[in-house]
Amino acid sequence: MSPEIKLEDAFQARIDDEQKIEPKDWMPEKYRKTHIRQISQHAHSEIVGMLPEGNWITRAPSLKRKLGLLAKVQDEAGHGLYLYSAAETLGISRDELFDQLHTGKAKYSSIFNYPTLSWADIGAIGWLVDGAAIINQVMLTRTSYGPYARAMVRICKEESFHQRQGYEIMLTLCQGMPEQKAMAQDALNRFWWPSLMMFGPRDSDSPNTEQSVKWKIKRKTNDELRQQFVDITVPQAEYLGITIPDPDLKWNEDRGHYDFGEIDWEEFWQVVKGNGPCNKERLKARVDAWEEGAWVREAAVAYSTKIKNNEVKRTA
Ligand code: FAQ
Repeated sequence: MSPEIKLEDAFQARIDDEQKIEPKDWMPEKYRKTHIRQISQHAHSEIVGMLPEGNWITRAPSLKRKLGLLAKVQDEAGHGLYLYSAAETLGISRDELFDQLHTGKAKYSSIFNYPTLSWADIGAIGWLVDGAAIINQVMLTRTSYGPYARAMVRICKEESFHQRQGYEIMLTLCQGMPEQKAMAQDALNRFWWPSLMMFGPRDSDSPNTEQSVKWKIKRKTNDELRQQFVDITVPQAEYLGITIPDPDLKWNEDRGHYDFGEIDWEEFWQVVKGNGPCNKERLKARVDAWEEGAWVREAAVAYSTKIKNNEVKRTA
């Protein structure tokens, strides 16, 4: 048996034994690459995910709503930073990660390529998008790579606050005037299907799931998590008194789950490939922010060089 195969067997045995893999441990190259791909896609999603909501900070309907939204968007920046740090432990630099995003090589979640047209969209994003994110991320608190799993614990706590603030916005609108309830219904109509797409392609079309489940990167498959999301969310929509835009949605007594209609996979792949309603706008916003922030990075480097050369004293 070659030394490489022995190492791989020992690695799989550690995974099967529920041990966490840490940055300095030996790992198969594909395990490292899969994690860099997934964690960086996740980090980019948090950062790009600030844009649709950021659009509403100046237009939030009250001071309380503005504070809540500001805090949420800041949390997302923090999540991006923990995740970039976790990816860096796998031997890739932050500059490389940003370069992949800015040149369009890296993926980020399809959901953030849809526009936020009304205040109700902010409620729908918190309720549905953060709701979907939590279902996926609670699973990731038990992922096999230590730094990713630990980052997820804090992220999940914050995401659950995000989900509640979104649901509470929806509840307020649904208990308000008919026009407000109609706004909530319209937001649900537009965000329902893209939220289901967040879980990724069907298991039968998912090239990464089988290996990722074996390595316990993923503990559940895309379809299992999507079903869990539908089952949790339908009663929440019923409580709000609004209708999920799916004529095929119905409780299946035998399965003990809701059946639901077919996702428009053509739309999903178009958005993933860069042809969604806001892909170009989102990427441009990130590239502009990077270029406009160049002077801050240069000033920080110049200052740290001066400190190293004892030309200035560090200030608190
Ligand atoms: N969008 O073989 P699979 C959030 C790609 S965070 C775009 O099934 P995998 C917080 C996939 O990368 C939301 N691309 O892949 C927040 C793969 O690409 P490849 C982000 C997608 O990795 C809330 C290819 O398709 N969460 O929302 C999508 O095993 C509110 C084949 O797919 C995470 O990133 C998609 N929806 O499973 C922030 C969680 N789905 O191989 C602001 C971590 C799939 O061609 C506001 N990620 N692809 O390079 C994961 O759990 C997994 O990566 C999945 C996909 C489940 C997303």
